[in-house]
Amino acid sequence: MRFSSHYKMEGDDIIDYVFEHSNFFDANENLVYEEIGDGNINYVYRIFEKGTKKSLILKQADVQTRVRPDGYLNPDRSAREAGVLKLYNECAPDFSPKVIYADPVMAAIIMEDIGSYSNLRKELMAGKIFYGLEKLIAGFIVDTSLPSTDLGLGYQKKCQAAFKFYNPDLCKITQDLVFTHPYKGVRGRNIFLPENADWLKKKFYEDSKLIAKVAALKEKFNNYPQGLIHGDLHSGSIFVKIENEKTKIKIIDPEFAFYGPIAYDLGNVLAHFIFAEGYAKYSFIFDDENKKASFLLWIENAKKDLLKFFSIFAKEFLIKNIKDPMYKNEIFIDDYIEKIKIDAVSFCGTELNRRIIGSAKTPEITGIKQIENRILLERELAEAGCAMILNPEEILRGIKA
Ligand code: SR1
Ligand code: MG
Repeated sequence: MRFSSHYKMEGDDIIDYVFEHSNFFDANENLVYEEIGDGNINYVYRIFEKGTKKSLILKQADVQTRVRPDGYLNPDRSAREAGVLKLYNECAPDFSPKVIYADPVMAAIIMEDIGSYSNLRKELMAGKIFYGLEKLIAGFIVDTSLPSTDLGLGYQKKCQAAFKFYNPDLCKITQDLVFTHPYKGVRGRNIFLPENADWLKKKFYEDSKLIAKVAALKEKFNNYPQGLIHGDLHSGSIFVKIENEKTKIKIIDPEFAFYGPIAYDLGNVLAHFIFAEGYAKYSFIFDDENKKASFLLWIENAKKDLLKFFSIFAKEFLIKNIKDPMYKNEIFIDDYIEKIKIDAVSFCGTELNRRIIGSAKTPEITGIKQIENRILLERELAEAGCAMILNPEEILRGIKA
């Protein structure tokens, strides 16, 4: 029977599958699809009705990654992603696309189209300002991660959830691309701007203190099931729009989600704010200097306020929801939040570094056309990334000031 065992859908399969598994369209004759995904891992299609433009999204996981077929990757990641999205639909319904149908056999998810929102990375690279963005993201992280911790859920239920969201294949990708390849150059995967190659190799491959710190972060990423995290919360996983003068966001693509350190998500967001800042400084996107100054001022404040709002919302959540009498202690709560922020600075450093030297780049760096500017930006970000890893407490004090 059609769609009863997994294969990668193509052409009419995509239309027929969505038509048959949703009660959304009246007939499939007028349906068309386009591939809209530009992610590295899965296939994402928009299926829409000619004329009315009514639309849904289909996301399918294949047995390999989309960008680099490189060994088997279990398509069961789709069921896990659907589970995470459903949780988001409960904990943060306005912040996530609604899941309409999830199919573990075809490794497919049919979901609401968030087509009125735009990719945050592209918007930031166009120099657009979104007041309140960092507050919404901090709220999303608190609302989706803290309820899943020991403190929010209790230890036994947390263990069951951590088991359900165990995600070894995709965590292995992060272990390699974020925590190993940039410092060890193994498998020849790193990609350098030739003008920076020697400088970066010296900086990343030859500093044993730096490598020791990254090793500790890798160990923490692997062995600290603190709460359910998104696992790949860069600005391409965040969609944004302004409605009635208010910023609204949707978070997508939690295929890397697992039980890990909450600081990893917070640090990733911070890093991608820094990439947006770097691109604004070193590209020529602004037609006037005032607009550039406004953008840079806004993003500078957004970096600080991301951490500030995280603290405020986390404390509110924990004071209200902790039941365990040992955890119900304000000194402990403040310390728990502070540790997340310190680690967020460190993970921000590993994210900055890996996008400079590693194989998965970011367009805020590769999109800088003036080579002298790209040389400078890469070096500036690498200096910042390494300082964050080596001295996160000191950098955090600077961010707060
Ligand atoms: C092969 S996957 C490369 C990167 O894309 C994803 O979005 C993650 O950031 C991963 O590290
Ligand atoms: Mg993704």
